Amino acid sequence: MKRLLVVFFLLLPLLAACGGATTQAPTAAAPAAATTAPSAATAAPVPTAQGLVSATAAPAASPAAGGDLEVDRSKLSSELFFFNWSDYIDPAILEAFETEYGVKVTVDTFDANEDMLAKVRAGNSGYDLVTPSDYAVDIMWREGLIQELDKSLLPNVRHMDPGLLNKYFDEGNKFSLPYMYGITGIAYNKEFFPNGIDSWAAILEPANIEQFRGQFSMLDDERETPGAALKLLGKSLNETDPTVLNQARDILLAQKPFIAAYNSSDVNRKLSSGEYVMAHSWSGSAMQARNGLGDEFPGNPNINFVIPKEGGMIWMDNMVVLKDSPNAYTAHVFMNFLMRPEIAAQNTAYIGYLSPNKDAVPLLPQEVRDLYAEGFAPDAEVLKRLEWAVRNEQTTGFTQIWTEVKGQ
Ligand code: SPD
Repeated sequence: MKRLLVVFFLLLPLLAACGGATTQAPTAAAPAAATTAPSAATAAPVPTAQGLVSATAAPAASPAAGGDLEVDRSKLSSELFFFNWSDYIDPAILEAFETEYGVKVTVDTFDANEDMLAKVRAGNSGYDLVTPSDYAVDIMWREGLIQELDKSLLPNVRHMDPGLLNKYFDEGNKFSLPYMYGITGIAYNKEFFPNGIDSWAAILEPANIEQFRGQFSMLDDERETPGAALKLLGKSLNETDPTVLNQARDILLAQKPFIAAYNSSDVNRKLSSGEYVMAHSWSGSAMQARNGLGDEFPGNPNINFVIPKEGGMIWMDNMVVLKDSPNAYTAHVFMNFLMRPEIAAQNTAYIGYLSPNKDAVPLLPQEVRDLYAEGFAPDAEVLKRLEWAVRNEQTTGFTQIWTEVKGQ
C-alpha cells in the first residue's frame, strides 16, 4: 500500500499537467459541470460533510507548492512541536515540510482529549499545535488555552469544505480549523463474523461476547465508550440524566470482565495481527487495520467496519495553536501547508480518516475511495444515525461513570 501511494502522489503533478482524469486542470471560468466525463475509476462516491457527492466534482485550483502564502522565512523557528493523536500523520509530510522550510517538526502523541487537556492545562507544555476534537475545542477556547488564528497566514482555508467550517464548537473558526474527521463504530474480522455485525449488542452484551473473552477492546475514552452504551439504550450520546448514565455504566460494568482492554492506542495493530476479532474503533484506525499503515504494519483483508443500527459518533479533530505556543508563526505556516490539497490528500490516504479538504477529496486514490464505499466512510443513510459530542455543563457525569467503570 505504502509503495503504491508514494508512486501515486509522486505522479500527481504529472497527471495534472497531462490533463489526466485524476486532477482535471481547473480554470477560474470552468464550472463544476464542465469537468471531464466520469470514468469507472472516478465515479465512486466520496464522503463530504454534506453526505456523498460524486468523486467527479471539480477540484478547485491546486496552487503550486508554496505559491499560496508568502512566507517570511526570517520569522520561522527551526523547530515546531506538534501534539497530535497517534498514527495520525504521514511521516513523509513532516519530512517534506522540513525540506521546504528547514523546520523540524517534533510530534508527541495522545489518545484521549482528556489526557491532552490535562497536559495543556498544566501550562508550559512547549507544544505549538494541537488537534483537539470538536467538544474539546469548545473547552479550550472557553478556558483561554488557545489563541485566535491569524487568517492572513492561512489562505489555504479556501480549500476546506464549507460544510465542515463554522461548526457549533467554534463558530467563525476563530480558534480552529479542521484537520480530519471520522466516525466511531465496530471494526470486526469477518472470519469470525461471516454475517457481519449490526448492533452494539454484539460487543456489549455478555451473551454475545462470552465466546470472545480477551479478544476485543473498547476505546479508552470517557465520551466514546459511555456513548456506545447510551446508543445501545436508544439514547443520545450527550445524555445527561444521571439515571440513564448509570444504566450505561452498568452495561459497561457487565461487559468489562470479557474485554482484553480499554484501548485507544493500538487497536489498528491488534486487529491487523488477528489478536482482536473485533474492537470499538475509529473509522481510520479500522481502515489502517484493513490496509496497513505505511511500513509499520501490514493490512488484514478480513477487517470490516460498521456503524451499528442504533447509531454512533461523528467527530472532527481540529488544528489549534496554544496560547503559550513558542512558535506561533511557524505553527500557522505548517497549518497552511497541511491544507494544501496534495498534502491533505497524501495524509488522508496514508492514515485512512476523512478529509475536510474539499479539493483533496478528488485526489484520493481509488483504493481509498473503494474502502470508503465499503463502509469506512458514512453514506447518506449512515449519516442520519450519527451524532456529534457536545461540551456539556453536565459532562462531569461522564467523568464520574467512567471513573467508576475504570476503577472497578
Ligand atoms: N489515531 C487517531 C485517532 C483520532 C481520533 N480522534 C477523535 C476522537 C473523537 N472522540
